[in-house]
Amino acid sequence: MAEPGEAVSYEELQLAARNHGLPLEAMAYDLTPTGLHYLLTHYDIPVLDAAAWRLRVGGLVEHPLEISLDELRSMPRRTVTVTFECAGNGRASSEPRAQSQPWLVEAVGTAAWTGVPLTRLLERAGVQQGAVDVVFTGADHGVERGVEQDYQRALDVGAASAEDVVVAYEMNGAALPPQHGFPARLVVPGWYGMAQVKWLTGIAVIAERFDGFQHHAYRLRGDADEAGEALTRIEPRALLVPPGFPDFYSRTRVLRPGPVEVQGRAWSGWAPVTGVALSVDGGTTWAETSLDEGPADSPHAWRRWRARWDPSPGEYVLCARAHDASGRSQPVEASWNRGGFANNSSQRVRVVCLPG
Ligand SMILES: Nc1nc2c(c(=O)[nH]1)N[C@H]1C(S)=C(S)[C@@H](COP(=O)(O)O)O[C@H]1N2
Ligand SMILES: [Mo]
Repeated sequence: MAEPGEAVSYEELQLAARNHGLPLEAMAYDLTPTGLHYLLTHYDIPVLDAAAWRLRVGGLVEHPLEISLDELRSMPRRTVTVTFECAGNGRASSEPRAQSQPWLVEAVGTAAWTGVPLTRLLERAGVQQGAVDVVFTGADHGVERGVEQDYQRALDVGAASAEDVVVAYEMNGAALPPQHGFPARLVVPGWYGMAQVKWLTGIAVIAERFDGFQHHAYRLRGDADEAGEALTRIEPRALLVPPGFPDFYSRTRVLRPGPVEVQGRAWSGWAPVTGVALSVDGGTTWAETSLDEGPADSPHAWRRWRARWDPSPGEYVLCARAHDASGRSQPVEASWNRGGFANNSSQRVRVVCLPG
């Protein structure tokens, strides 16, 4: 944990330089151009040979499988349009700050992922009685807080059987790039990023709850020795495309007086977003914005929102808040937890409107 007011460390900078965020102006695109999608990799990006790669499906199944990339590509495919967000998004603004990847608000992106529904693979393998969890193993390997490991996450059998969970081999219509999981990754719509296992090599059905490192790490805790609550689905969040043009160093926004359309995106992993409110006075007063339809059949893709604003010369702080059909609503100030996870406090964008 950083001391209150402590500067970002060399180690945090090292992580930030590897794991880039979405440039917020790229929220203009419904589908994030692949190179602009945020990126988070715990260890190294593995270099994998497509011809030698196999996906092994085993454990508590009738027929263990070993599937090549060609075979995966020959199976019935499905495309899902999904907004991913890292569970650590917002961490750098939580106080005191957990020392890890120091995201501000930009650990988000939306892509069309094409692959084979996981449930088809599980049907082919034949899940046996007594199955509890399905464990996904990535080809990447590292050591984290003293524990050497392959990156692994699990879903319970119910969540793993949802029709929209896919083993994806394409992103936005092209083969996955190395950094996003080539040759295949798991896509679990609505869940935070840690569930989206990249460089997938193994799927194992087990008869107990999986207890791997990444399940201990991704929990909401007030104290280090608390059991805490597992992170699963994405809390609602709205972001605005910073209006006007930026000051290079501070990134304060500069505008000329007169009407502008302020716009952004909003998403939630729990239920469709039902509204976004905008404040131009740092959260004192709010007005509802207008919300576009999301892409058809994609309840887990972000939606665009828009509002007219007619600023006069002066200084402003713009904030946005989303609420969703499950009754969840984004707080101005989210409650604190040790990992700096799920910090969906509303974004604050400083704007200077010049004299006319
Ligand atoms: N194998 C593997 N999968 C992984 C990770 C990883 O380090 N290794 N990082 C996870 C985390 S924390 C996030 S936020 C997402 C990021 O996906 P992206 O880099 O494709 O945007 O991948 C997840 N899947
Ligand atoms: Mo993440």
